[in-house]
Parts: sequence; structure tokens; C-alpha cells
Amino acid sequence: MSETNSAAASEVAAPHRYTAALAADIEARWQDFWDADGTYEAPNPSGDMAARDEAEAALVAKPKKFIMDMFPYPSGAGLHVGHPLGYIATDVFARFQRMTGHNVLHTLGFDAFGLPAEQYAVQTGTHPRVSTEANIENMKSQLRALGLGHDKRRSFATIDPEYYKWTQWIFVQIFNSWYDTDAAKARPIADLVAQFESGERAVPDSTRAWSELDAAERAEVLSQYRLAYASDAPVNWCPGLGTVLANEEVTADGRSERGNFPVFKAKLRQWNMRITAYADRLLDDLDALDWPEAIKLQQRNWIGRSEGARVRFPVGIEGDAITVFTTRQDTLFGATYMVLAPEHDLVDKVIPDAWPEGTHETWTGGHATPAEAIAKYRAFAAAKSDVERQADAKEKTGVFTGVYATNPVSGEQVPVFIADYVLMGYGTGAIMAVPAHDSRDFAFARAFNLPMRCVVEPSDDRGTDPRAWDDAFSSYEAKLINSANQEISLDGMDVAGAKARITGWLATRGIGEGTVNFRLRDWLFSRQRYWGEPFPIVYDEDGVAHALPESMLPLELPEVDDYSPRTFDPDDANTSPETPLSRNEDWVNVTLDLGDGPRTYRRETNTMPNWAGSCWYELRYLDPRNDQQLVDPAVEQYWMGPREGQPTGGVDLYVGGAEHAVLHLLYARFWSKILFDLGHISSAEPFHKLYNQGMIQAYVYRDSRGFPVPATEVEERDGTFFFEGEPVKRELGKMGKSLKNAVTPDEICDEYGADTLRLYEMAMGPLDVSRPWDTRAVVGQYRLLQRLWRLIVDEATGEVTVADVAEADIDESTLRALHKAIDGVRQDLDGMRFNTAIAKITELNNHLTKVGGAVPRSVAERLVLLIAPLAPHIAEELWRKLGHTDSVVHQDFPVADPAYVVDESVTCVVQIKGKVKARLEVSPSISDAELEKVALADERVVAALDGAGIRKVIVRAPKLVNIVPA
Ligand code: ANZ
Repeated sequence: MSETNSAAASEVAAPHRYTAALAADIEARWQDFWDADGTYEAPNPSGDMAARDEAEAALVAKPKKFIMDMFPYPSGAGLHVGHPLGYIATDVFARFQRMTGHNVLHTLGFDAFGLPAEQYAVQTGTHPRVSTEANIENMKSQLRALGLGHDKRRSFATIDPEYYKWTQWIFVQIFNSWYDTDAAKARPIADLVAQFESGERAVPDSTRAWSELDAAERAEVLSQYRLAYASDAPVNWCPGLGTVLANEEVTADGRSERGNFPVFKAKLRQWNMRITAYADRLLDDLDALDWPEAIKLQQRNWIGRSEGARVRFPVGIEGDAITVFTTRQDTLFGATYMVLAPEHDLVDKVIPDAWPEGTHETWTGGHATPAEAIAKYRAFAAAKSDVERQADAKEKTGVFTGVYATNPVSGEQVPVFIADYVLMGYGTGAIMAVPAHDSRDFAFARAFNLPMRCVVEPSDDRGTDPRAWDDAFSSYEAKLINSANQEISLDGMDVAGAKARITGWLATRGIGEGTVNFRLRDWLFSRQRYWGEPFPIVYDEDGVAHALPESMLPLELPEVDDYSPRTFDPDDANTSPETPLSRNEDWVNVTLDLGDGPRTYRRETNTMPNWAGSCWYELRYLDPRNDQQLVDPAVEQYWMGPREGQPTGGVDLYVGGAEHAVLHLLYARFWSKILFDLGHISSAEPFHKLYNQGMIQAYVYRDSRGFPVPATEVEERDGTFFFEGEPVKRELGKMGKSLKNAVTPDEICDEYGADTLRLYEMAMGPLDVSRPWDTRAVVGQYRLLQRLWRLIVDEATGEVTVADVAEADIDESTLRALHKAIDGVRQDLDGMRFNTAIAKITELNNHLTKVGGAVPRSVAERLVLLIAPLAPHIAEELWRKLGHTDSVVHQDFPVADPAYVVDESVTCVVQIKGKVKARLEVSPSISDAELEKVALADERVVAALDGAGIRKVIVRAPKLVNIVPA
């Protein structure tokens, strides 16, 4: 009989078997029911989503759980089976929380601005909105088929004008605030203006009073304080592409990765966010968060807090000084030369016309004058990215500037170099070099034959002459030496003590001061793109930026006829970007009344970066239709507010990939803190608990040329793989179209149903571990569901087969299997160990199959409830078949009876001198110590010992105790 025939035959014999066709029918029906019924709609405590009936009112009164996924970008390729791993996991967890007494907010929106849609628009002329919305629709139907229990009323896309109205509104709040370092929080800019007006605060870098400044000057002062500000930032400008590029998009030889055009460092007016003002709080508040340590560490490193000092080294005659940032001010006596970043401003100010007498050629690079050498070296350095410059290459390059500075403690004249291992963007862009104790300086000093002085005594046997060393000596434990002048001595002190001492000394003499430096930079917030949020900013005739009032929001994207930025002659550095929005003159030039009568303005024509929309979306889920307020405070308080154990509030569970360790999570935290400071929300952190799911990987098959071949067409023969008869190589990689190994959830749903797919994805392994997809293994979970179905439904008649048995009459082994499963599954679901939960359900299922006969109704019901979070469609269907009229979604999760959970006892043999004296019934999990106590207290043992002392007790819990009397 052929396979199809046998399948057809079994369908005749068992028309009510759980098959893909039946699963499809069940799933479609319940998905329709859930939508119509609003099963997953979570009521708010107030507002338009407040409780509509008693049941919802009861829900609001319960503890809340806000469970959230990192929302997807609606790509044209749709979903493959790797994407929903996290969505299924949060769905299972959310369902479990619903069944354990929580009001659960779970929904999903779309992060829909971004480059792919814009590039597609440039190629095809299709408006990005059209293609993006089509992609969203496609993704929504794919997700719906998985049976995710989302509150669909709360879904939105970041491209919806009703949403980005509030993104723009938040921008305006940020623009209109400053960071008060005394209060350590953001405050309205109006407060700062009041301080300037009253004279309470002096106008910085000016002898004039606030009232003497004109509007443009005031704006310039305020922009030094605003948390969103425009400034001339050095950027990578690529005229050939017409756009500014990120460092990562520029090649080592200073060209664009895409298109290979020249890239110039240009200063362009760009919007920035003053995230650096929050560096300390972004660090400190990490402690209150329940996040993976690895992610916290990445954030800490990104923020990069370094405690150190600034020290000034006098140079030249006019009292100029080079200020360095160092974390090792204790080694100041060992600073034998200095290095400036090639771009440092001071270089131009101090270079002499000629080399000092006798300058060696290794220092001049063979150039006739310092100016020539510096110009050559700058060109060389400009072609490297910061990443390359920081790379720990032993090969150090640089040139002498012709200038000497004075070491403020040793009084020595030290030569000043420029070298690309010093970056302009960190510290002060200048260092004091201590070659004996810093490896980079050591390598440089070797290359340029510079003096080295040991000032921290090596704890190994290398001696104190650095010329004999292979590398610098670095230690915080060792003692200072060679570090004294007439006024101060650090000799004999340890590093920490010496740091404190020298910092104080420098400060009292005005030579330096202790400081904290951060690696974190302000966030460049402008993009020369079409498909992003327009800035709610206009400029007046004087170029002063004004924020649009709320009544003028949202500022919608205008129509344009070309979505790409204008490109220029690739070699013409004297060009500047022309954004797609700037071409629509009618939109750009507007007459508005911003409170002082109608005036003409020019709109900002950059757009916001792709990160903006995901900086606050958790708040929109709370109150998605609010057009009066960012979010109703009572609603925000309810879902996000601080709780016991969650002092900074936030989402209860946020699940997504570890690739978002820094940027998204840091930006979202930053916006939360501003909104918190300004009193708009009660949660200082957006995400209390963060969980990173692993990746679903897939096998990639490559032919002899290394090209991927379609995975589905590969055949396996004895462990070797063939495509069209030719052998191919198998490796583990990402899943995706380009690797020709994508499997879609649609295919798996068609073949087995969504419940099987959900179970398979959850059973593959621990959620946080990456795992390879194996389509052939999916059938295992399908069989589990078939057996479950068969336990309850007669495959021939479709009738329910369970037996009505009183609890007391249920077979004890079944009760034990049941309660153990309940106990284990409860703990596993709570701990997000979905794979082991499935294993326990499978065990119970197998037990019931083995016992045979009709399953007791109460056991069947609890089995259905156990699997409901994992396989919700079949659970709803069976629950209905078992006679219930309400949905399984809001049932109580079963609770185990502890009496049946404790393990049955095992027999322990107690011996004295090798002879059995007693047998004890003990728990199999008893500890050695406990068992020893029980054994020694047993009256038979006491009698047998007859008062003799004990020399030794050997315990092998739970089965053996051997007593050796004295
Ligand atoms: C003297 C010294 C002696 C240093 C020593 C280190 C060891 P972190 O910890 O990352 O903050 N530095 C300062 N500014 C720099 C720049 N713009 N480019 C490259 N390097 C720079 O690093 C601080 C240390 O990095 C500073 O302390 C400085 O070198 C260097 F035994 O000063 B140190």
C-alpha cells in the first residue's frame, strides 16, 4: 500500500484522529473566537480601556504582568521559523501568568521606519508606506496563525502618525529641557532661562548679562544646555552617495563601503541628544535591574566610566598648556613624552617653523619642517577608522611636533608627538606617555628611542631598568619609586595612595584636578533620510530653532518625488548633504504663528534615526489611543510603576536578541529617565527584567564553489550530503533567504498545525541557548498531541472517552504522576524552562497511555490545563469537548497536592560492623547528615550499640548507613 493510501485508509477508520487537517480546523476556529471574544484584551484601571464588566474589573484588581517582545521590523521577506521563538516563549509565559492570577498585558507592534523600505522605494518608486504596510499585513497574518494571545487593540506601527506624533512630542520635551547637575535631573529649559534672567546664573563664557544678548545669542547659549541640541559635529561626508556615513561604513582607506567613493571628514550641523548627562544614572540604575550580567557589563563598558585626573603640562611661551586625561596620575614622574591626537587644535597653534637643533630623523619622518611632517601624518591618520586606530597593533606610528612641554612634577622638558593611537574623541585628545607602565607607550618609545623611567617597582624579577624589559610593567599592587621632588614624594606608596596624594597636590597648585571621564558620546540624532520621523523643529530668519507646539503635531512626512538624497561629484569635498525632504519647497518654507504672530520659517529637513521609534513604545502599548496625553498617569502607574523588588518600575519581562545589548536598550533607558524627571511617567527604567533568547540556527549546504544550495533539495546518504548528485558540505549557520535554508512557520503549520510548531520550538532546548532547526524532528511533538487527543477523544466516533471517577478512586500511581507533573510544570513555566515542562507533560501523557482504559475526567482536565499555555488551540478544543463553555485561557492553573509530590520512600539498610541491624523507610532525597541522624536515633540501632561509643559512620544516602563502634 502506498503511503497516501494508508493515510486515506486510516482517515476512514479514524475520522476523528488529530491530523494536520483537524488541527487547521481547530486552530482557525479558535483564532476567530479569540478575536471576536477579545479573550486577550487586558483592561486598564481607567480611560477608554477601563474594565467593561465585572470579570474585567476583577482582572484589574489582580496583580499585573506586562510581558513584552522586542518588536519586529516588517521585512519584505516575512517570517521564518527563527523569528517567532521569542514571541512563542513570551506567549506561553503570558498565558501561564493569566492562569496564575494576573492581569496580563501582552501585545506586539511594528518598528516600521528604516532603510530597507526606503531603498526599495528608491529602486521601485513604491512609496515606503505602501510596501511597509503590505509587509505588516503579511506578518500579522503569519503571527495570527501561531495563536499568539495578543491584545490586538494595543498594536500599532511606529510609522502611524498617531504614534509618531508622540515621538515628536517627546523630542520637543527633550529639546525644552536641560540637565541640572545640582539636582541630578532634567528640568524645563524655562527654569534655566529664569536663572539667567534673574542673574542667579551667569551667562557662560561671556561678560554680558542675559538681557544684553540678542535672540540668536541666547539660543546659542541655551543649546549648550538643551538635552536635544544642534551642533557642528565632525561626520563622515560622502558626496558620491550624498549622505553621511557611520564609522563602520567607511573602509580603511577612507572610502565608502558601499560604492567605494571618497569620504571626507566634514563638520555639519546635526542634532544630538545629550545622553552623556545621564552617564552616571545609566550606570547606577543597572544595579536595580534584573538583566543578564553580560548585557549589564556591555552597557557598563559602553558608558565606560574612568576615574582619573586632568593634568596640565606647560608648553610654549604664552602660558599655553597641554591638558591630558590620565587614569594613572600616580605615574606622573614617569611621563617622559606626550602625544596629541593628530586632529588636536593645539597642534596648529604651537608648531615651530623649523625642527629644533639636532632633531633625529626617526622623529621627523624625513620631512623638512614640522608643518610638512604633520600635514603628511594627518592625511595618513585620517584614512583610518577609530576602531583601527585603537587596534592593539605593536607597530606604533607618529611624528614629532617640534615642541617640548614641561612635566609639572619632574620639571623635565618632554617632547610632544602626534600619533594616531591617541584619539581625539576621548578624554582631552592628549596623553602623558608613561612608557615603563603602559604597553602602547612602551611600543612607541621603543620605536622612537624615547626615554623610559620606572616609577612603579616591578614585583617580578625584571629589575628597574625598562630598557631591559620586553613590555611595560602594569600593576595596582606594587609600590611607587623614583617619584619625588623637593615638595612631594610618592615613594613607597601603593598606587591608590599615590593617586590620591598627587591629585590633591596638583589641585592645590592649580596644575590639575581629579575627574571622571566617560567613553559614552552624545547621540548623533540626524539622518539624511526620507523614511523616518520629521523633526518638529522650524528655523526663523536668524537660524534660531523653534519647537512646534503640540497643536501642530504630528508633523507628517510630505510626499516627495524622489526618496534618495542628492548625490554630488564624488571628489568635491565642498558640498553638503541635500536631504529628500529639502526638495519639497512648499513643505519646507512655511508661515506659522508660534505665539508672536505669523512669521516665515524653514523646516528642519533631516529625519530622526531608526532608534527613535523604539525608545518609548512600551508606553504606547499602555494607552494606545490616547491623543490627549503621552499616557494616562494612572494607567502608566498601574502597569509600569515601581513595585516591591522593582524600585525603578518597568516592564515585567522583556524578551529579545542579545544583539540589542547596547544601543536600543541604552537609548530607551535614556528617554525613560528624561520623561521620569519631567514627571510624565513614574518608572525611571523601561524594562525591569530582560531575557535574551537564543537563536534558531539552520544547516547551510554549500557546493564545491562555496555557494549555498537549497537546503530542502539536499539528500543525505550515509552521513554525506548531495545536491543534484554532487556532494555538498554542511555547516551550521543563520537561517535566511540568502543561505537558501529558510523554513517558514506557514509550511510547518500546514504540515502539522501551529500547536505542534509551538511545542517544537519550545522543546528544542533551553530558551537562552541557540539550537539548530530540524524539520524532521517536528513530528515528535505532533505525536505528543495525537496521543493527548486520543486519551480524551475516540478517534472513530469523536466522542469524549473520559470516565467520571471520584478522586479517591483514582489509581495512586496516576495521582502521583499527575501531581508530580503539575508541580514540575508549574515551576518550569514560572522559570521559563519550557523544554523541561514539555518533557514532564510528555511523561504524564505516556503514563496515562500505558495505564490504559478511560482516563479519569479530573485527570484529563488537569492535563489539558497543563498544556494550555503551550498548545492553546488543542487545549481550548478539548476543554470544550470536556463540557466547559468558557475559554481555557482564564482558568486557574492546576495546583499540586504535596502529599502526592513527595517521593515514595526507599529502604535504607543500617549496619553495625557490617551486620544488618535495621531497615528504615526514608525519602529518596534524604541528605547524608539527615540519614545519619535518623539511623543513630533508631531504637534498634541504639539497642544494638548498647552504649558503646561510635568510631565512624559511613553514610551512602539514601540506601546505606554503616556504623563502626569504638
Ligand atoms: C598615563 C598612563 C600611565 C595611562 C599608565 C595608562 C597607564 P581608560 O581606562 O580607557 O579611561 N588615554 C587617555 N586619553 C586617550 C586618548 N584620547 N586616546 C588614547 N589613549 C588615551 O584609559 C585611560 C588611559 O588611556 C589614560 O591613562 C591615558 O593613558 C590613555 F601606566 O595616562 B594613561
